Amino acid sequence: MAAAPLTMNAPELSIVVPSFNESENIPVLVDRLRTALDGINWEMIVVDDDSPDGTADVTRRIGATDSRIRCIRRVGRRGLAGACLEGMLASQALFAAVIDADLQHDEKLLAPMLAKMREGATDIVIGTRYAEGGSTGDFSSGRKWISVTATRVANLVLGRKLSDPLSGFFMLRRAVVEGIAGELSTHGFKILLDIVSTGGPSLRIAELPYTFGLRFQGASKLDTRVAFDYAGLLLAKATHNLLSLRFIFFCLVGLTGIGVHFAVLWAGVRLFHLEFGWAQALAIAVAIATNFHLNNQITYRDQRLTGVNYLTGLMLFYVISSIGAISNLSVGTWLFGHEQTWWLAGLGGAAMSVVWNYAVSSLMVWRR
Ligand SMILES: Nc1nc2c(ncn2[C@@H]2O[C@H](COP(=O)(O)OP(=O)(O)O)[C@@H](O)[C@H]2O)c(=O)[nH]1
Ligand SMILES: [Mg+2]
Repeated sequence: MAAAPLTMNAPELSIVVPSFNESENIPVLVDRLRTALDGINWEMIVVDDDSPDGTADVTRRIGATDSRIRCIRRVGRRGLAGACLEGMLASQALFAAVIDADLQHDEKLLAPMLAKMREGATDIVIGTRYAEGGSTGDFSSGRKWISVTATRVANLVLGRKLSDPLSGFFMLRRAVVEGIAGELSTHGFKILLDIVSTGGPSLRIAELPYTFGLRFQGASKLDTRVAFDYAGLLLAKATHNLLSLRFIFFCLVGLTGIGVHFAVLWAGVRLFHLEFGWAQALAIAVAIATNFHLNNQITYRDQRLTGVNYLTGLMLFYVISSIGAISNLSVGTWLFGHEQTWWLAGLGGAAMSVVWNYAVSSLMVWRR
């Protein structure tokens, strides 16, 4: 007699946990989830970017005796938004939640969130720090101000009023993400903002307040670069994804290059009394080097060059940028010959060299 096929229901709720160096926090989080989600058919998917502290191993060891606990180990990639997206796409539950590994989000909110989702009139429930009853805990006044301002700007771009669109703690009907997955950016860190803006005004959103806690163990990975990330994401959303995030970063870095150029030029001419030609050459050399460094830190931080590769990359970037400068000059001159508006010709030349530098350096300097 053939054995009857063994069937088991998929979990109702997948808890997606992005992680980087969180080995000490994962076991505590699992314990808390077991308590908080008692009576619910759940699973936990840790999405780890190959943390050197062995977060993936720690997770799998727990998973060996509790098959609800799984780990996706991503190699050669870094990025919070991409990790969250991959976790949600690996789920086959009706609902998915995203929660940080460091216990700053209150896991006791998950059950009320699920109850809200089960009512059926909501696509996304956001855990909010800013609504009545919520709090940012011990945020410094500076960080609070940044957070509130970033929230205001986000609402402008979204065209709807959410108290915490930058929250990293939310639950959604997984079909929502499945439908728009291809349009979401894997590069930034504000996945919720991206989902809400891409999903559009038909999304039904609810909010539940909680208090943002202290990180339990380990260190925060989000630093000043997130401001850059955020500006890029907003620009990409404001242009309806016409411009890729990477290209926007590249342009933002290029803009800072103009500042560097003029600062060095000014110092060369005014402070050190160099001849204009030398000061200009020095300014170009310094601006290209700082552009290279910033692009390596920000635009291509997921494939950052180090050691010898950094130096050869810099040399190559100098060559590419020189060709870019020549094309800038020739396109500008050609345009000026046709259309006698100096700033238009200048803009055309600059656009030409930015596109050239971007296209060629992403092929040759930061190739996969
Ligand atoms: N997979 C993955 N997780 C990340 C990455 N950066 C941060 N995280 C995780 O995202 C969550 C929030 O990051 P955290 O550094 O605590 O940010 P903060 O709370 O704003 O200081 C934590 O669980 C981190 O481990 C990343 O590049 N990849
Ligand atoms: Mg944190």
